[in-house]
Amino acid sequence: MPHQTSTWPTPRLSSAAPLLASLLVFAFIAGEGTAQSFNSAPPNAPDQSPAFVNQTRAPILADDTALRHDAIVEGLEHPWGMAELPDGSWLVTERPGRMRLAGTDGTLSAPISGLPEVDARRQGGLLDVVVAPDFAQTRRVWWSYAEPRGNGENGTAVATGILSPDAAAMSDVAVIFRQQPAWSSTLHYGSRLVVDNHGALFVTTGERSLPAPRQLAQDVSTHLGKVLRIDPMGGPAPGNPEIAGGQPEIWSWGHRNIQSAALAPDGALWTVEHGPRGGDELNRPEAGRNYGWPVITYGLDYSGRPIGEGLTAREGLEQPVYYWDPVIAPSGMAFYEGDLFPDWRGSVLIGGMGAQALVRLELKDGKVTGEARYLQGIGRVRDVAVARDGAIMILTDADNGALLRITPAD
Ligand SMILES: [Ca+2]
Repeated sequence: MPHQTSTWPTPRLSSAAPLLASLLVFAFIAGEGTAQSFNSAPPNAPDQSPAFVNQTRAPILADDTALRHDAIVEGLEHPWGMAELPDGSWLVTERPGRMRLAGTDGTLSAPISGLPEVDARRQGGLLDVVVAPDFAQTRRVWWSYAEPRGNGENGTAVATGILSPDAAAMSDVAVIFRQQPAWSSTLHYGSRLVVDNHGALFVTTGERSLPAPRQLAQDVSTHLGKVLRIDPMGGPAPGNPEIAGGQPEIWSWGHRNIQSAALAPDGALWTVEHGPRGGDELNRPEAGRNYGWPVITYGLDYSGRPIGEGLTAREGLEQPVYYWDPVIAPSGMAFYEGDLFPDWRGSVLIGGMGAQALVRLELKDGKVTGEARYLQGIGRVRDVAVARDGAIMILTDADNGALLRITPAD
């Protein structure tokens, strides 16, 4: 049976006042908590101004919803992605290169055989996983990973396979996408996978972080720093935008490192990308649009210097829907439409690794109207999903990471 995480380690609290800290520790040990205060730290780029009201630091939501969290599985080594199967169990990836099945009874399978080799240095390894909408019939799975390409180079790749009936092996494995060019970097791979309502597969990438490939986020002849939309068996998806000189898989470009992506209830893709210091951003990427990196951005380089010319806006380049300064270090994302938290319907939930929290943004007419954070101190939240029954599932990124189930405390 799932058990309450009453023995979870004491959270590390960086800036909270002692009284608040003691309250948080109490809430944490009890496995419960409500929305918590944040944004007490000053912005990193105080001279930058948002382009519109509530583009950053939207009002903090008053929310007394009390949360309960239960560990379904612990002892996962840097889990990265998860996908629910029809029986309520979860496929979970571990960054060193393993995929396992976590049962609702708390069991964890041996690593599933048949997956290709990954380059698991630093940010690389086995990354996201999704299952086909008709998985119950086809047992088809897709996953993304850092693929070794020789000479220390690597690139984000997507593979697909058929999960055996006993979930022990992946068969008919085929690599259906390889990001080009490969690069000698161990940073900024993206890569979330989202099946859209037309059966196409969105793949988000990163720009590999180093000064030279960073510029390729603006180069549509490459796959670096892009949202891609591919056919689930390989090749560009039908209906992609026509981009002069562009790779046919490209949906949008000018992105830095997208580790959060989800479909909104209306079927539109939303993403959150890691920005520079003070520039994590939420976007609703539209076909054929340029989202600016590294020509425009909020925030500063991690060296403290401006990015490029220090611009936050330019004609023809899209503004983010929202940005965070200080950053949350986002990973994982899901829109909430479930039954267990009816007041949260229409909100988007985002994992905060740096923020060590579950972030909720309230949305209205495509804009953010408020922000709340929960479970602060729970650990680096690497992925967020909504289970079929409306529970919220999170993965914590750690040597001893966990799959947690979040439900109302009442
Ligand atoms: Ca941008």
